[in-house]
Amino acid sequence: MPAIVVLGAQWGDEGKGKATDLLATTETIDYVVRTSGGHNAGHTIVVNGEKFATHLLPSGILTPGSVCVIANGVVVSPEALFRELDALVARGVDLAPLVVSANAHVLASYHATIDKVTERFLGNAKLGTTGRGIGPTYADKINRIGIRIADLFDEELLRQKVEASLDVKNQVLAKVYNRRAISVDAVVEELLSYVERLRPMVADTSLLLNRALDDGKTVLFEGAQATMLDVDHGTYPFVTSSSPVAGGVCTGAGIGPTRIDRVIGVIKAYTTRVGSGPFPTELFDEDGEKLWKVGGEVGVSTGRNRRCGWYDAVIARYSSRVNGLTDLFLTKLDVLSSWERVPVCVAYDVDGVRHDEMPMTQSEFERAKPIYELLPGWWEDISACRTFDSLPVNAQAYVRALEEMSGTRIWGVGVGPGREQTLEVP
Ligand code: 2SA
Ligand code: GDP
Ligand code: MG
Repeated sequence: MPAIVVLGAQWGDEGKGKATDLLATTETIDYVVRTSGGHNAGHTIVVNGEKFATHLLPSGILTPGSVCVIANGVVVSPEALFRELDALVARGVDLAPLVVSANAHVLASYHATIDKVTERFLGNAKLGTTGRGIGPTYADKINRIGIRIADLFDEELLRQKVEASLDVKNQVLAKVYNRRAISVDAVVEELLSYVERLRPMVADTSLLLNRALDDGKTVLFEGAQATMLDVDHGTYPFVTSSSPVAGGVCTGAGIGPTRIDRVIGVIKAYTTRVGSGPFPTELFDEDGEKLWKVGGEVGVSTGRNRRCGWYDAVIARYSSRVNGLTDLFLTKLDVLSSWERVPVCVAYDVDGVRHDEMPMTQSEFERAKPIYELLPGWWEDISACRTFDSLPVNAQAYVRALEEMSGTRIWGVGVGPGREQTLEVP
């Protein structure tokens, strides 16, 4: 399988880091590639009981033997990049080599400033962003006033681009937000301070990856955020500013769609969401509290509590369709032990009309009420199970029911955060 995509099938934090790490340790993966988002991501990997979190770096950074790539579709904060690398080195990690696209856009400190002041200005209408500056960096990219990694190596060009980028922003900051102007000199000076360390990492990653695929190498594209946070296919405007769906991998890496062999959607056995926006199966009772507590549902980058709810098969079907999923990897099944019955959302009621598929408009989705089917639960701790047959029969039936409802084969199941706490579904 030369080109494999691993992506989030819900609202993020499904366990993409674990799925990527698992593949990277069980198969020979030559390249692990990030194609969208930035250091808003938080991917957790637990190796021999030790917990690691990656943000901007691909999870493969912990697996020497693979080359890690930050491709053109990612927004790169050099400050966050080196902070993350240094923190892993300080923990004694033997880092995989890293290559960064010359065409990736630079996320500078002013992007984070604008992200935060905008959110504050919006008050109750805020999107609940991570405040990392992701949206403003992609906005500059689309407005054609962005700075690419390659621009850092030409001081004169860099200064012109920073000036152009800050021109309107400084007027808005002064007139709308009553804030002091951001200094062009300070920004240029900061960005130049990363240049020498960055230089040896920078390459044409589209060429690199296409050649690797030509040579029969295995390339794993590690998704960040998720389908329901996609700027086109997610719950707009409560989305991130990139395209975390399978199609985004092609533009984000500079490879053609015909090169992709397998698309794995990572999906939790229930649902979580962090930040604002509609969430039909969200729970506000002790069941939600229990999922949050047992699942340890806290944001890996910002420490925010995640909202929790039951599994939503409408979303699973939608994700399968939008991404052309070949398989699902179902995580956190262990969290569901100890419910008499486990509700699963099979359709929505919108203004008295049943919707088996995602409603066409966001206004309808905002009003969607879940229609539940109750599946029999199980009480046993399943975290030590390593084969599908060793799961309690009701847990097996839950997995099979989800597979049937979601319309995509479930390839693996996670029964704990550890690398080894996984079983294959026959
Ligand atoms: P942004 O910062 O512009 O991308 O925020 C826009 C929306 O996207 C959501 N978002 C996320 N949702 C889940 N997990 C994410 N990564 C971190 C994690 C989040 C954290 O792994 O836990 O630590 O809080 C992530 N990144 C972005 C965000 O909540 C907004 O709804
Ligand atoms: P990502 O952003 O999709 O990589 O996911 P996060 O790392 O943000 O959140 C997933 C959380 O679930 C992490 O704390 C993982 O260690 C944990 N996790 C992953 N798979 C499992 C599983 O099967 N069971 C349990 N209990 N935890 C898991
Ligand atoms: Mg996460």
